Amino acid sequence: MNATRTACMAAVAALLAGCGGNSRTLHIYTWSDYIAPEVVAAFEKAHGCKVVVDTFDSNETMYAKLKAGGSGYDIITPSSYIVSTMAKEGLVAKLDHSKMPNVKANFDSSFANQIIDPSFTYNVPYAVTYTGLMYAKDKMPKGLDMATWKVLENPAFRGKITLLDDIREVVGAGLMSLGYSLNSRNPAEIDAAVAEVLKWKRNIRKFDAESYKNEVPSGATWIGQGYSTDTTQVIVGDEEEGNAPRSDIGFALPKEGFAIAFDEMVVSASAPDPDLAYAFINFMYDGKNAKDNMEYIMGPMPVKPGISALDEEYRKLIVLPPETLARGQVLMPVDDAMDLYNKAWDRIKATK
Ligand code: N2P
Repeated sequence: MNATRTACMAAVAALLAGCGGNSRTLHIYTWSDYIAPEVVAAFEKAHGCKVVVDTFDSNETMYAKLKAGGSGYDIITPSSYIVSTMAKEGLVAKLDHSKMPNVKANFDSSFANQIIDPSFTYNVPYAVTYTGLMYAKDKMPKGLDMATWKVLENPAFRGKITLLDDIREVVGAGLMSLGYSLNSRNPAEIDAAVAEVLKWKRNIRKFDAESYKNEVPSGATWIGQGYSTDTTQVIVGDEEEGNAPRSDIGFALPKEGFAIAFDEMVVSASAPDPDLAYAFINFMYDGKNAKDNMEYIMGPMPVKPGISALDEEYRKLIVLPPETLARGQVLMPVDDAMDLYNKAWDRIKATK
């Protein structure tokens, strides 16, 4: 075979592997405001393909949709606690690490203690969020300590609080408020957590995992149980979107404990384009792409060259100091005890 012909065939092969033409599309199913549009655009450009991002607002919503057969997704980003359940049920594929060498090369092992499955059999850690309280500083009584779940029962906040519409986060906050483990499987502790959340309930305007991000800044509510990433995005603002920085918004991580949720990249067992999914995971583990993505989502990705490339100003906002991190608890699977959580949730929702 002559050299021109070999080069030509190599080009065709590269085109096929790298999604040439406009026919390939990567379907991502993830949380809202959890991936930088510029990084998505860079991936589309690098691979000559299209990316479609759909969002979910809780692991349970995502899981129910997949169980009902609604997929067509390539990449999904569940929190790590639910990955083993998804794997058991055949919803996610065993990963082929030879197709994403950046992962093992660039994983930052300082995150190892926040990771549930370091074998990365079904999952590659994407980013981590810390759950706390987003609040409007000027609405808070002077001197009130915000770093406690107990503020949620303060009668001054009647109708002014939202909690996440999320079983593990809400029952978990009740558990931690009482000094129990976020991952308790003890029925008596879970009952006590329900009673704790019901003490808060008269102050609760609604359970919603996304609206606090607009409602606390607009003044419609004053406190929202919320994610570190979304809250930091609001505090820092976004010039391109015309959102000014909001120094009047605070974020507190309760001293009794807060949830650390690692979200993972998994490849759907029915992924239409698994090779493109691998290319995407590999792309997100590139230092520059991870840095750009972190500076948008405002949460850490365990990608070492990305973390080291963060501007100092961003690093302070994104990477928690070890003494704060030490108060956090990693959301873990509770296996069969999930049934207790589902029942607890029904009671919380049904009680006026
Ligand atoms: C929502 C981010 C949610 C991440 N924007 C939950 N771990």
